[in-house]
Amino acid sequence: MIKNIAIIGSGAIGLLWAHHLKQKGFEVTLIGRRPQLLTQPLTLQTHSGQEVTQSINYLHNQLPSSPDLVLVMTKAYQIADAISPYLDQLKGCPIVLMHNGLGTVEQLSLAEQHHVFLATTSHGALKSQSGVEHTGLGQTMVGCYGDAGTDQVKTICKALNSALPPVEYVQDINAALWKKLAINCAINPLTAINQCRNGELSNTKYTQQLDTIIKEISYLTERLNINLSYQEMRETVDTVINNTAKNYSSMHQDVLNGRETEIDFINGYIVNIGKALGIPTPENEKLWRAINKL
Ligand code: KPL
Repeated sequence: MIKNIAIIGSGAIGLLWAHHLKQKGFEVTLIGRRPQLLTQPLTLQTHSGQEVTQSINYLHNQLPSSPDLVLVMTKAYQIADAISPYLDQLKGCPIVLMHNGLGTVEQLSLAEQHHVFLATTSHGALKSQSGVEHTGLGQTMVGCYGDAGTDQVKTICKALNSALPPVEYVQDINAALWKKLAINCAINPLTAINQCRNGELSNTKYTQQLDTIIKEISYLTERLNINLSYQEMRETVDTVINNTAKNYSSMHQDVLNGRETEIDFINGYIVNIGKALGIPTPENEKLWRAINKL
């Protein structure tokens, strides 16, 4: 049974899950890098506008003694540093990675005893002065990495679904992760470079560039036998642009605030996979370089 949940990463998504899980009666501990953080109660502004204030246990760079589940919700470029110190302690404990981009799990030195699951969510959340704001309702999908067990993933989904539904187990998590990757490859760098909201990308001046970004990704998915067509990715990008029209993407906000971006795990990941397969991805490469120059 899952009772004691540790969340590594106290960004917007980590706080969103911490609040919902705690409200459902789970014992939640947030683990972060800042010693002083979260000593005061945190407020969740729900999607319907209500405010819920709760105290959430916080540990500085340390896991609780025996968690039943660890959720890793840092930025992609922080994953390896955030989880590696605890890997010995976490043999046998389910670990769920949930972040934008791909390529992080390959950076971990995993042993047979590690049970790793990969997840993607489309909830929108923004950190606020007093806690976190749930800016967009979404859904979450979880799947197994390597030999991780399907019984265990179903138990995880049930626990997560009781707190912030819908959470669904998907057998083909790779296709779901690549679909989210395509969305981020298209929306994130363009909104960061053009300093605009997601909705601005529905302007026809971006149509051809969006087509090209997704076309390049579709050459890779086809070669890798990932069950995801150009059409499906392209349509999903348009849907997300419309559904999140008023939002600023995470990369737009990272660039604006002078923070490191996840570009190496988004368009950079596409470029690296393209190179390994001998498939050119010039538009993704152009965007990767442009963001890294900002
Ligand atoms: O995931 C996102 C992000 O901003 O990182 C999207 C879906 C593009 C929403 O803004």
